[in-house]
Amino acid sequence: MAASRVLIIRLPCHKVFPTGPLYLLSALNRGTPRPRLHMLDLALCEPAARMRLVREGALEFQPDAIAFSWRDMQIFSPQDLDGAMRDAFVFFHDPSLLHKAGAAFHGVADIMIYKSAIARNIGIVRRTAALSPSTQIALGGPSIRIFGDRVRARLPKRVRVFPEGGLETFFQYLGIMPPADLIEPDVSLEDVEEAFPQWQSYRGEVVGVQTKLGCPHKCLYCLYGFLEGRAVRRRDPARVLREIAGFARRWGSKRFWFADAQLLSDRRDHDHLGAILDGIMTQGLDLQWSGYMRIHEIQPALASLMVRSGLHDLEVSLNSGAQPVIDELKLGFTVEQVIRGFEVLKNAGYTGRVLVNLSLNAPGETRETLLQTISTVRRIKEIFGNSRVVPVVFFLAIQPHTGLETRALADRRLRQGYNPLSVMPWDVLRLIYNPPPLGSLIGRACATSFARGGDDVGENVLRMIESELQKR
Ligand code: B12
Ligand code: SF4
Repeated sequence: MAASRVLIIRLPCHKVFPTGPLYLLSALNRGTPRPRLHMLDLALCEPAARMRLVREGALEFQPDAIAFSWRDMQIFSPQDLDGAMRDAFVFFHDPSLLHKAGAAFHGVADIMIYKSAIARNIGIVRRTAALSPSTQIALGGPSIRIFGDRVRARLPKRVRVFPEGGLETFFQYLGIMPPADLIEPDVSLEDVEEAFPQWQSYRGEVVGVQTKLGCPHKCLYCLYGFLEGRAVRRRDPARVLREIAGFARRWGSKRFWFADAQLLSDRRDHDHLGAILDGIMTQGLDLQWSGYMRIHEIQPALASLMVRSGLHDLEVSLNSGAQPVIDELKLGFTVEQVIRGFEVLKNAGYTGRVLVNLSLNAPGETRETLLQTISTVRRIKEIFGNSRVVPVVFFLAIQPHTGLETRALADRRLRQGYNPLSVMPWDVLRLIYNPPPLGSLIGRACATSFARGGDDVGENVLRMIESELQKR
């Protein structure tokens, strides 16, 4: 029998726009027969209130199916803005005992938070299943796509875990026919407001909109191709635009993040994004937008459209300013092409910040490539001006289903059967790619700048590495 009342519960995570649960809700809203829908977002309530909210929601709505959506699971981030990573680096690399002690103290707190976050989400699903013995219970979302097999054993058998990409099997499980064009969420904000009374909390927040699925590239460290597929499936630009205009006009949303794995994966994406941005201009929508972008093939006309339609805080994953490392990572562009892309954007009148993501000590890194990266960052600063270019220091995190994982297993850096969800600092450090011989030099520079804090952490890391390398 088809499920006629579906409750969607977004499991707790830091508050970020619930694009996934909202698209899921919108897809179900177009199913046949059309179920009644209700959505709860546990990212929005106090920890103590979560189970009460779930209990009340289930009691009042009386669902015959509950769909849990789990966004973030491995939440440590190998970048200088992440507190846990800072603590781990200070603990292992800082020469000061006082700093080490402080980091150890914070580190224990980090471990407790991470460990309990996974246990907490599993606990919510278990307890809900116990509360609703005759309700179908499903669990999905990006984290489940990556780590679903690891949590399955910790859940009651009747909880159906959905690690697969598409939503077809989920519709089958509910006994509902999916809409033919499943790639299009066709978000109806009127229906969203009715099913999701907490929507008001996202007024004024950055709204996530996905314009397509998939990325054809195979960058060594990236799992987005695994998550979304390598074949790119683009949405109809007119329908993307309708969605953006809806948020802008009905909710007053002014800031958007294009939640694509990669906004400009190839030339066809340039036309696709261009059509959406053109629509934003034609409709006179005054907004800011950003997203993950490769800019090495960008042409002046698209750059101009991007700037005029509200490009804000450009974030470019350059990873390295040295060609040998870029090639080792299989990024498929050259440093010179990226520099040209920056110049095109500058000439198009871009006046915002440029966040340059750098993965230090990636495979192929040497003393020379580090110095080349530092000099490339200087070239970018010459283009945009010193204060507008922010180097953000990342390390590569070894994630499941990536070339980097395969390599780390072959190099015995990781053991077969390792636990990617371990939060112990020594495991976290193993998953962060920072091998010898440069690991300790870079680790020390990071530890010292992390401990010093401030807004220019990335800048300081580069400065310290440069001065150390020049001493030798
Ligand atoms: C865009 C993005 C961001 C943007 C979000 C911008 C915004 N305002 O929306 C930014 C840059 C802010 C961001 C931040 C972070 N992100 Co992020 N992000 C992504 C990305 C690229 C797309 C997510 C998205 O919105 N997709 C579009 C929606 C429509 O898809 P979806 O959520 O997958 O939902 C679909 C399906 O999963 C399914 N579904 C959802 N729920 C359910 C439930 C059931 C039962 C079923 C059957 C199906 C289902 O239906 C939906 C429609 O098809 C993904 C990687 C990826 N390619 O998926 C990482 C990803 C989700 N992020 C991740 C992480 C970890 C983070 C951070 C925690 C990183 C950090 N340490 O700082 C932060 C913090 C997030 C927060 N909670 O505050 C991880 C999560 C998994 C993990 N490793 O634990 C991912 C998968 C990336 C990765 N490298 O692993 N992120
Ligand atoms: S890093 Fe970007 S371009 Fe490379 S595979 Fe991942 S999403 Fe695609």
